[in-house]
Amino acid sequence: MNIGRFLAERTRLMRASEIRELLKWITENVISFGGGMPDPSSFPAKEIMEVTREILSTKADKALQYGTTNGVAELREELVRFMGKVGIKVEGPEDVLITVGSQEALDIIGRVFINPGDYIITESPTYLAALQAFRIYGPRIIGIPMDEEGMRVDVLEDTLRKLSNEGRVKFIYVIPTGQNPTGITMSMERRRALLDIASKYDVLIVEDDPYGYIYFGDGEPPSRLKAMDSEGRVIYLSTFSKIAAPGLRLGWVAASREVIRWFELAKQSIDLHTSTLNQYIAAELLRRGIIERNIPRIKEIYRTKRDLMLQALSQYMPEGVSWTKPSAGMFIWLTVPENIDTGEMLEIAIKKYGVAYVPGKSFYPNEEKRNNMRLNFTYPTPQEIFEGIRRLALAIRDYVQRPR
Ligand code: PMP
Ligand code: G9A
Repeated sequence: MNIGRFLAERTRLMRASEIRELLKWITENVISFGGGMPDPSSFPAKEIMEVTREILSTKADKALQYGTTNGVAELREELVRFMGKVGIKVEGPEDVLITVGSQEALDIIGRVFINPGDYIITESPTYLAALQAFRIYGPRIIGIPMDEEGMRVDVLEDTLRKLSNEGRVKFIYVIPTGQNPTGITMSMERRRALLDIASKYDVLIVEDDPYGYIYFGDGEPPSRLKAMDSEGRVIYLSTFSKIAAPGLRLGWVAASREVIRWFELAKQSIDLHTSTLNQYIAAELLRRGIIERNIPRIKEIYRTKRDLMLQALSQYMPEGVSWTKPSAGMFIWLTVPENIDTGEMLEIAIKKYGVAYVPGKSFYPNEEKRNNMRLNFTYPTPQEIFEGIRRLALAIRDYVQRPR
């Protein structure tokens, strides 16, 4: 039976995530710097067990029942408080929507805002699963280069100026803190400029913030864009995946009431609502301060692992290789000489040296660069970090010297 002739046009725009595909390749003997998985020791498993038992013995009638699409009220109220502590002021729980991870929010954003042919703007490189989600809706995606301060706002402004006669730019998608894949945190100056430019050219900003709460640099991270947004222009996404556990599949959106209403409509047809039981669990984790008490521990684990990877990179990498030094997030972005295609090199790395990474190409909206790779430092153990980087350096040398 040939299914191809039954498929909808839009399936042509559906592409597998390289991160998810890579997960299938990983065997016991391979050290993986691929998937962005948290360190399992950061999960508050015992607390989740206790909280779950209590919820099921006291409010199983609600926790196991269907719920409203926007989410459990207790959780949205807790989130208003939680975000308030980092300066994000929303009017109330009506401005919050609970999603199945922030990945669902990315898809909802595509559904609600993108017509085929619309322009959207992202950092370049950017989170590949965001590109994957948006692409289904047929936008023209313009990537703006980054430097160590984040998105180049001068290039952004030039781009918006040029596009202003051409068609509608719907939104600018940014991951300002501990960006995926580069680990870069956008400076305060750039954040202010980004808000000004978005206002001047009247475009929305989507601020994806999975990593802001576990910023492990010195002091506090620069202010959230949402905390500086006086116009209701910023749509803010975050998630429990990095501050509690990704298996809960819980994320949230904070935005103006009108945006939330549209998102709610989109979500109704996708899944009716997010798991009620998991929402009650998260509300209780927040209410009891479990998440906030766990955050310093997560920061410490990630800071230590980042330092180890940086140390291993300095020790083993050959000349001509450079990398970022993140203060947040889960990734180091490695740049190798331009004659190396990291996509092509992956096979040698996995099969001959037993080490995996995500090739950089898929993080670029136009896939224009081949000489980067993303390295996750949160999941592997300290020993694996050292051994994996040693192997990676060997794979790079081997690839460069291969007979052609
Ligand atoms: N956005 C970014 C920038 C991410 O790094 C991730 C997870 N790697 C997500 C969204 C999706 O996370 P989740 O669906 O688990 O909330
Ligand atoms: O497992 C996933 O797909 C989530 C991880 C995201 C990432 O590696 O950036």
